[in-house]
Amino acid sequence: MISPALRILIVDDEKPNLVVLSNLLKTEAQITLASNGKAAIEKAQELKPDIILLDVVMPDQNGFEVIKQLKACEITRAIPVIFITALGDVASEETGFELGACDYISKPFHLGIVKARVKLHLTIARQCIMLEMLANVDPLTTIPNRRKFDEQLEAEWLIAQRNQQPLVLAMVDVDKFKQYNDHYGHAAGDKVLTQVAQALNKQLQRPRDFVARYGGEEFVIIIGDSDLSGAKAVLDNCRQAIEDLDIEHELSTHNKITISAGAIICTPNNGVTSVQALKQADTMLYQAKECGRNQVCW
Ligand code: GH3
Ligand code: MG
Ligand code: MG
Ligand code: MG
Repeated sequence: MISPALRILIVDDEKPNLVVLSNLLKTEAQITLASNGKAAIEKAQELKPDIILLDVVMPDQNGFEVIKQLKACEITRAIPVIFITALGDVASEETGFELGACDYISKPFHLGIVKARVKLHLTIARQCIMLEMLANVDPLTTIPNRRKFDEQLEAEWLIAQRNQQPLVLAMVDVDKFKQYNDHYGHAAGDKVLTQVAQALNKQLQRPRDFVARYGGEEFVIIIGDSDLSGAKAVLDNCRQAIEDLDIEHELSTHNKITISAGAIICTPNNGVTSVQALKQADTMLYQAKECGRNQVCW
């Protein structure tokens, strides 16, 4: 898999330093520049770079103040920061690490050493991205896996509880999929799962919509910011989108691949857990199957 170009934000109040560093590193990553602390924080939040190279001595806000703000903000907290500074004394270096820097380079810097150290941190950043993908993405369908779903559900549950807003959960299951595998082969079955996942994903594009592969031929959906009629429309569009894939399935009632879904809407309160809510959605899924499949039961 080709990983996208990583991005480095270089922050320095002296233009010649920005020029030298960006020329040095432009073959390694996409470069963005900032010449003061305020611009650095804004660009870090906007671009979420993979590494920040941060000067310490700057007018207005110095680098130590900048890193404090970066570490205090949810969006920028995890971005590795490398200080590159004229403050070469041990106490300053110690302060830099204490504030959360991952490396500390003193000026005047040696170009070869800066490049080698930045490359090392880019390698680590790439490995982190890969690790996160392996942990959270289902390799067959490329949508989030169950592990990511559990995490997302917990986060959405807390938001809904805090705002006393309803949350929609749906369990989705491909109809008569065992017969599909038996009749058309496991490889064809795998292809169907991928198509179903992508079609569901396409229907669930709003910021707080979420779909994951729950396991086997089951998917799970969270709709985080919707009312009942809106969510009903979204889930029926999902069901219709799978029917519209028009994948032949001779042994199914509708002669094509369809899905059934069980859905619930609930406002989290202290009496009900997300596990119970999911169980209820699963009960509704069972009803959808009982009632003839290719439908959403609420
Ligand atoms: P129902 O309509 O009641 O859901 O019937 P079903 O046949 O879909 O239900 P069942 O749970 O009996 O079968 C699920 C099948 O899904 C069985 C299993 O072989 C298949 N399956 C699970 N994971 C995968 C996979 O990764 N790839 C393929 N090709 N098949 C899978
Ligand atoms: Mg400076
Ligand atoms: Mg099943
Ligand atoms: Mg099934």
